[in-house]
Amino acid sequence: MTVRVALHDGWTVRALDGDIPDGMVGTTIPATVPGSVHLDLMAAGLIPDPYIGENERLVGWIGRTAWRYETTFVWDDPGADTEVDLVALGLDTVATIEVNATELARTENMHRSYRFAVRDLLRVGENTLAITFAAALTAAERASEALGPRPHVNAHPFNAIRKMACNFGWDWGPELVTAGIWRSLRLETWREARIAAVRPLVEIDGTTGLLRTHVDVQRASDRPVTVEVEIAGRRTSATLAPGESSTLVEVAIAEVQLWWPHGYGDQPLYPLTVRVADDQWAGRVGFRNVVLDTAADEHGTRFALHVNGIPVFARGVNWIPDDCFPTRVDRARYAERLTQARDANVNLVRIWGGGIYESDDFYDVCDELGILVWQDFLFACAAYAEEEPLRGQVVAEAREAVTRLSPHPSLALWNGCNENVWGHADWGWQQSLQGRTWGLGYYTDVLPSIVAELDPTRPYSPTSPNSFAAGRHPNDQAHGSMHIWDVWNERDYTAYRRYVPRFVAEFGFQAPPTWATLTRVIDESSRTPDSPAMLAHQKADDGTAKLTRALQGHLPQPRSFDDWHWATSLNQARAVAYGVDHFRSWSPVCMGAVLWQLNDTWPVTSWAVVDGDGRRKPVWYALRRSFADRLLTLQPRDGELALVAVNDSAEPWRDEVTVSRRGIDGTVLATAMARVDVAPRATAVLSVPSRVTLAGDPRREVLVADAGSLRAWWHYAEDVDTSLPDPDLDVTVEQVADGYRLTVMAGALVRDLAVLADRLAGDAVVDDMLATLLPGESATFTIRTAAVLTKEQLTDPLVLRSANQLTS
Ligand code: BMA
Repeated sequence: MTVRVALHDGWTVRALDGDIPDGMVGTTIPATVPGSVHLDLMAAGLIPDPYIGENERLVGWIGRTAWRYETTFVWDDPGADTEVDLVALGLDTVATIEVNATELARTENMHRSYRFAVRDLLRVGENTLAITFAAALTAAERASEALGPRPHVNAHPFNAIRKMACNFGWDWGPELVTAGIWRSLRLETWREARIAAVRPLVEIDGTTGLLRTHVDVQRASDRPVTVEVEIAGRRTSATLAPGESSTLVEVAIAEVQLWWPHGYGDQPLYPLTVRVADDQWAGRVGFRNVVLDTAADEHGTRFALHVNGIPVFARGVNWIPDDCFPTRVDRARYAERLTQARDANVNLVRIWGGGIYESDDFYDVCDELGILVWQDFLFACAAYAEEEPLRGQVVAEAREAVTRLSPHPSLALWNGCNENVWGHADWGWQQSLQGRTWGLGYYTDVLPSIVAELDPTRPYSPTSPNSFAAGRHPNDQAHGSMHIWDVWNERDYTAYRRYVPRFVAEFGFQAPPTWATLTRVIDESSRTPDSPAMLAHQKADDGTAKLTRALQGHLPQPRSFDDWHWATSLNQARAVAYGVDHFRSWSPVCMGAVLWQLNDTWPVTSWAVVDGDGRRKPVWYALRRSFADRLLTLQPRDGELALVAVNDSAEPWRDEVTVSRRGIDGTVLATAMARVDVAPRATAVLSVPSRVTLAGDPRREVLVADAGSLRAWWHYAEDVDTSLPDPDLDVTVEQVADGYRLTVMAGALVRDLAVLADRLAGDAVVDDMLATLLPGESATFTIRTAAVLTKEQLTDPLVLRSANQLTS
């Protein structure tokens, strides 16, 4: 039997040398494995929580300090015919491993695992194990000097070391340079043979699923070895002759059930077991086929994922690590976050290259939820040396990641890097590089060769954005994928309409975290937009000024911090809806809108739709509506207003639609009727007569299109240019099983009505938000909370919010 024994107990950690504060010298504390030195220091009460207030700057010394982890374990020799390996699934990062005071190995890559034969170093009875981590920030600087400095965003040369890049600080992330044994560590004892790698690759042939399971075996003897693969109640085997270390076992499954992204079909998963000697590997596979269509067409160059032959419009979000300390992210947290994505009608998550290859739990949950995964290789916003020792590390980690993730049907695309080809073209790198390598060989040669060799069933794209032709600007909207960042950095969100991209892989707009999250980390005296504590939680270049500027032309400048918080949150929601509605209205010319970003690593003002404490910001509700299967939207087309019906569902959409121009008092001024008749996965553009669309008094009129339960609005004037009426709300509050139900009737036009229940109770979650109502219409909000709340609290003007409050 292969026996795996975790070595997670009895660890201590201490600072060895570096910039250590006085009280810390010589202090040894208990260490959690898997874990991180920051978490151990917090648990020991030696550092404050760096997520609170300005504490981040108090712990900067940790990245400039070397850390020594030590433990002991008892070992019994199970017999001289056994092999004994020390297996480290994740060491962060520059580590020296000693067993019984003898150096075993040095490692320098957080993104891969390591395995060492240790039998010769072990003794029966007690053994010592020590892992010393060099100061990572100092190590990165030294590596950068040794490789030759290369351009990168942000303060530190994260590009010289194979460690989670955003650890060194990002435009949404604190600088918390971690160290520690961040994934499982164990002793493995085996005889004769063990499974070294399993790559189950699927193909579909008509109604038959072909499973080709590639198995690599490590052998300790020449005795023939049988490799057995079991799926769907069938066992198939192959025998390895002496000297052979890999084989391929093929199984065909007739009438196979296909795996689909949600909204397209089910997610059947087939348990798969591989047995070699007395070792066993267990996983699940799903049968589906994925293709990336990058053919030229009359608009330029496509970028469209096809699953089982069906083009899928990517309703996507970008994913960053869910915590600066990734060991805190367990399966339940992945499930919660990814369910929040799916509940917002997201069908694709892009794992961004400045983070990590997530644990198998992430991809398991995506397999189950039917969320496609676009996986970046871990290169972001920097030039990377292509020479040793970095090159060997890159190859090893990429081979391991492609192999480990190969079983997951959710994994749909490998992408070489984030923005590095764009950076080379536009960000002034060429001068500073002076001819040095910058990573292109990884993206165009090394990585695609690894994907082609180990997993040819997955499409590969070299970079994002990418225009698929040398000499063409990588961010050309007519070709391939693009990132839209002039909106937010320089331009108003209305500039989204300047673009008709083929696939937008990044675009986004900032807002603060929800009130409950913000007030957990920012004390009362610091609640102004530019207090030092608020600025410590705003990492974007000039972010606070951009947030304020973004209100211009839309909403009045806020009069209080509460209004600033609400106005900027609302503006984010409107900006994102504006962009998504526009991009989807251009489907199928545009085949994806991947919002920057789903989540946060900590509580911070950022582009996230779910904040650092896991609470959904108002933008989440806007995204859910804009990403719904069916979208009804009014859009400018050829100088007029048109009604666009996007039907991204499997059923035809047939409805009567009424378009009416109304006074803001509700009076109908002009009406037209039309029929919506849109095929499945299609978009229809309907013209609306100008007698209906042309407003007499833009400040006092709105255009409303109703089709069944869906409604599209067109506001001729921005709120800042009108005076929205006092909405004259009539509210009924009922107690329900686990909270309250508010029914709110509008006496006058009300825009973006919301119940900010988290202001009353941290656990409160409201089911809907941002309702715009005509006079006489009502909306219902259900709030789940364990707190006891009164009607007075629930109707407090800081809780029951609307845009009207900001303009009056
Ligand atoms: C893109 C991303 C990230 C960044 C984001 C917001 O460049 O790839 O690097 O956080 O924009 O600026």
